[in-house]
Amino acid sequence: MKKTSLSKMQFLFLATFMMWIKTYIVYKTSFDIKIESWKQEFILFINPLSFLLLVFGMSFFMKEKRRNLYIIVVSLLSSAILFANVVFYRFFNDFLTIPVLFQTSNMADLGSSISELFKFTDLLLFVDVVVLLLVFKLVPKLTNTDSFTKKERRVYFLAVAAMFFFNLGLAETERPQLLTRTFDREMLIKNIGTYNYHVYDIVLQSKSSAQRALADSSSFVDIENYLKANYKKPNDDLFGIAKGKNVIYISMESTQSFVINETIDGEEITPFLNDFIEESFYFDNFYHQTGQGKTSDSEFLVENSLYPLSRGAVFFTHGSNEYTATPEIIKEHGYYSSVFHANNKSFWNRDIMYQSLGYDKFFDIESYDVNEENSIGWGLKDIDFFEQSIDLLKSQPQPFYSKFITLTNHFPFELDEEDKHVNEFTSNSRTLNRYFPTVRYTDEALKLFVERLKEEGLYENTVLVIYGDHYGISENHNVAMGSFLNKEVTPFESVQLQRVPLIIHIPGVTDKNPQLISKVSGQIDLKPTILSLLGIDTKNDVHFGSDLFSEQRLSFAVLRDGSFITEDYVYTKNTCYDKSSGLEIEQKNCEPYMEKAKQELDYSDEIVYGDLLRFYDGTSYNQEQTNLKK
Ligand code: GP9
Ligand code: MN
Repeated sequence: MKKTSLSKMQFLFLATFMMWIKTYIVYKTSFDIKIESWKQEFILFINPLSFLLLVFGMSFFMKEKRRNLYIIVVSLLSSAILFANVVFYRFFNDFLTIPVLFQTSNMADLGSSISELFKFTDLLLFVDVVVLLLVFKLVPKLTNTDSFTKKERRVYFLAVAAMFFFNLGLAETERPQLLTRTFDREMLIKNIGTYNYHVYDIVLQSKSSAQRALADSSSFVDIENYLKANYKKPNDDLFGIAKGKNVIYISMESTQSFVINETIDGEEITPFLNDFIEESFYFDNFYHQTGQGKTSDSEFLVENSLYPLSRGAVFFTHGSNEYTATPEIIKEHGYYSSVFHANNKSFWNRDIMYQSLGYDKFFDIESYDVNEENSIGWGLKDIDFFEQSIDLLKSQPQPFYSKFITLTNHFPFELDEEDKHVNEFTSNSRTLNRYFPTVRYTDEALKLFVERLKEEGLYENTVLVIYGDHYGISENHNVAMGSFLNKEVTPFESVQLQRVPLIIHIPGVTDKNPQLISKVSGQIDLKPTILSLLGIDTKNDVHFGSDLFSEQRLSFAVLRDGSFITEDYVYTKNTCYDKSSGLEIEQKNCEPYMEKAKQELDYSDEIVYGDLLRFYDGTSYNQEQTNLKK
């Protein structure tokens, strides 16, 4: 292009240049993007360019006067997107996706976390917009608004397209099938950049809406065959052993297995659970399988035995689907179902989703007396929560199926001095340091709750299922975690850290015969397990997990990012590890399970995206296809 063409674009280039460099600085300072070579670093560096040149270039089609204003507005919007990503990443250790953007109620409810998450330096993200405004006002020679010729536009957009394909081409040499394998957001950001990634995300989102529209009952045939082939017969001795008993689930916020039977400064972190395990079935190789939906994803897994989604929270994106969740199934067996959780009913879209899951009642924040004294962090303290729940619990018809969701052990792990029963850890991670006293506090709350159940005469007639919802300490704290565990946190160890406790207490059974069960399992297995204990046949139920007590059960769990764990191997980040040594081994060892892991996630996603359970009458998919709902 001629010099004059370029001089007409000075303002655009200035805006692009500042956004570009700023984005790269954000990549390097706010995100934890692993770079393994100079080529990867180069791709990361150039990846914001094509998108920025494209959107700023749209100004060529604006009226001369509006052109620079448009550039300023786009710059502001892009900065806002970047800002949202930075804050989101700080909290979730993940990149923003369109579905979570619509979770404004969640964002508003982040409450006390917001002040922790917002840093004064974040304001720097808007400096270039201010610079643009100043230039716009004060330096007219940079804001030339002469119109462009057709040829100039054509050359410009061709150059932008060339830039994009150069970027994508380079990325594809690094990562073949980049755009078809979508579960790793970091890989996408690293290769096509944060802006292109958002466009890609929007396209995917529209695709999933279309998927529902296009799905029909025939989509179910392959899935049906797969599920039928993978069905595991329940254990004869345990089937129906808890028939007619109440069930209480307790979802322990952010509780990972590494705290169990562990001490800090010589004090047990979970003294109650450690004792309780001695009269229960305890699963020490039980994994959470959640994605971005965190607690809500764990609920989804536990109630449906389906996988949550790789993007967004399924509670939000598919809250109105048809499901055959446990509450719905046990209703037919005379159970009353409820959830106890002292948070706003709209958080994670629970009010809508609980209806879809078939819950009779949700005791949300409105059912509790929450005030300054009895709150910390995210709300009502666990001890007060359980204490106030007792009367509500007693008011229910029996048998009941009730879920309690704790809250105190939530990031940023705040706790009043008088509630601290163990010391903080000492490391460079304030998050990890504070984690131990809050875990210890929840343990105390559980102890008091069990005592109260005994006093009220509910304990002897109730199965207690206590499990951790998801990790509490993200990979951002690997160094500090390594110093606590006394070993380096490799990708292999990171997977092992995704274990959460699972404790099942059946009165009259586990107190006499407690067991430590080390088979690999995950949250997806709870639905068929609990139904079997209650004597409810799951042969015709759509579920991806399998009864934890079944003798035919495989040692196997797939995590939502596609990592998987077997009896002998761990597969994560395209690498196969030997479980006993934690060392990298040849890929071929993991190969037999790779297809199964992918298949599971794909089929489950297909059910969710296509809303396929709407075609299923809940009784007979194992028989014939003709039994599918019309
Ligand atoms: C919110 C609580 C915590 O109600 O369940 O949610 P999380 O952030 O852990 O998903
Ligand atoms: Mn949680």
